[in-house]
Amino acid sequence: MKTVKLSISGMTCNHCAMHVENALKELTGVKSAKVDLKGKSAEVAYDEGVVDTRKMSEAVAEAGYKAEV
Ligand SMILES: [Cu+2]
Repeated sequence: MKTVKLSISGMTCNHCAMHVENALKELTGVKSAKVDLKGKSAEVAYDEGVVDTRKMSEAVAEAGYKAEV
């Protein structure tokens, strides 16, 4: 299990934060995701053998936001 902190841009309200959080949680291999709206970041615990940060960025992009490691 690994943990990564992603920088998220494009979030303006709690609804956005939930969007991002759900997009991350829906990924196979992601154990938990916690979005910090004010800090513009997300802390993700994941199984590195199943999912990687590139997939996380794609999922966040699909939800309409931008994630960077
Ligand atoms: Cu919003």
